[in-house]
Amino acid sequence: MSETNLRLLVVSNRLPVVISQAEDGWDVEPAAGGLVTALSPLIKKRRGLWIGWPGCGPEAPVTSLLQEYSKDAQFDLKPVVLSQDEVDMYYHGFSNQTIWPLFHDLLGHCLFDAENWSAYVDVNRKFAEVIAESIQPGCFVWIHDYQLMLVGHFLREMGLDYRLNFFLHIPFPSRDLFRRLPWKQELIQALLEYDHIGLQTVNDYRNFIQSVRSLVPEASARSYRRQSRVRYGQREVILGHYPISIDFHEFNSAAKSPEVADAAWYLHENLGSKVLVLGLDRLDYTKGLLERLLAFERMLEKYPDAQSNISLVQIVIPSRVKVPDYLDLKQLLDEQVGRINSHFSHHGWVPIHYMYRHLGREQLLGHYRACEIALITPLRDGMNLVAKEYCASTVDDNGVLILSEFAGAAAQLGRGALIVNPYDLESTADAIYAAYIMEPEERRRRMRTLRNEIKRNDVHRWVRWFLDDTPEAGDRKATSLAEHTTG
Ligand code: GDG
Repeated sequence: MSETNLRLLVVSNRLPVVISQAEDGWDVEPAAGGLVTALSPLIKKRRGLWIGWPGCGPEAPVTSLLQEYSKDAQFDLKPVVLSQDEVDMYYHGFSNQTIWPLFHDLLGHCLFDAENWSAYVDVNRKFAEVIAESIQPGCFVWIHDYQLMLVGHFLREMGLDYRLNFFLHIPFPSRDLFRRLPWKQELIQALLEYDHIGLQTVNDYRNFIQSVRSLVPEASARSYRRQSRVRYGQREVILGHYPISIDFHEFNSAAKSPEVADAAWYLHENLGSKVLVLGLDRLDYTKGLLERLLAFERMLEKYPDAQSNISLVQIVIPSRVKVPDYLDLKQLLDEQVGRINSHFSHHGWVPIHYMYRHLGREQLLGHYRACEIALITPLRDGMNLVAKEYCASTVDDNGVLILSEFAGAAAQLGRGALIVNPYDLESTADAIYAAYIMEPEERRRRMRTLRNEIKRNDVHRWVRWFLDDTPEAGDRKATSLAEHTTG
């Protein structure tokens, strides 16, 4: 197969665009996100194809909108059209109320519903059918995330014997947790029909191998330095761990722009406190939002000298509001913020500035630059890109990152960050205070360590790591793809 006809075919639940109704028709805007940034240079270079759900209903003329959009985008987009029932059961149901909480160790949030599972199976088959229309020899197929774990299986069932690659963006749970899933056997066997599976951290990778060993005894796994090879039937599956990252240079240079510097200055002036602590998360019970508010409150109680001088700026980005647990969380957050603010506030000082909305890019970077401390305390997280973005945007080195030990990013950022257990309110409160009183020299030393780490292991390196480990690694095909990841 010649390297010139090698085409990148990316598949994810959502297409990397946002389609919305405008006054005089429809708008198609690029969606922001790490995956788009990571894969854009490569997919443009190869005039690749991105397949996914467009995120809107049948009322939009999706095919023509996407055709028009792809002329400028320099890659093609193909929709998988889903009905409202399919979205409710496959996406809000099985993906977000079963797999999401289970894989984040939060069994109490799990709903095990056979109809949702059945919708998940059907929609994964539907994705495979759309892929099958476009796949051809020479395609590099890269399927992403927990919504699409069965797609490889259905492509095999159709007799398609292409190399199939998969990356899981969320954690893989321990064997004991994974065992609770009524459809564990179907899921793990389906995953073994991919040729190459990437996980975020060594911990996820070990968990996955343990589940394979206990649930698929006929498979044999041999471990090498950074990867394992699992023999299963006629197939050999490569497993590896590849921590996703961000485009360091893009954040670093955008954060230096005068517009962002102005936004940061304005924010700091208006919020009044000497020290600002940033929390920025999607509305999600995995992000440890309630625990964070309580830890901040505990810090104010325990260290009264910090009162009047420090405020938490908590941005919550609306997400999955059709799932009842998310709505409940929103209500609890509103109550807790109200309670803490009414207890501590006094004239000219509010302990928590809380906003429930999306931020534009300039505002996002302005918040990163304005805040002296980032408090990122998920109960569990595949990686957490916000932690990396905060450091890349802290261009004056004057920032402290407090990071949960249960975020995938802790494995890489542990040397520069203050690492906390988000369930331990007492020591999280102590870490906030330690960051508040930290000497400028130590802040700079830690931040430089963090920034160097993220600069070295950026998102382009993530793509190269993954491609270098593909079954054809070392041959001209994988190497030639990797060469183009830095644009
Ligand atoms: C999953 C895994 C893993 C957020 N709000 C705004 C905004 N964002 C951008 C951030 C960041 C991204 O969204 C959030 O990324 P995270 O990694 O923090 O979290 P998840 O959405 O849960 O992502 C996670 C990731 O996949 C990648 O593999 O790290 O563990 O759960 O890039 O900047 N961007 C703008 N306005 C916002 O209001 N512009």
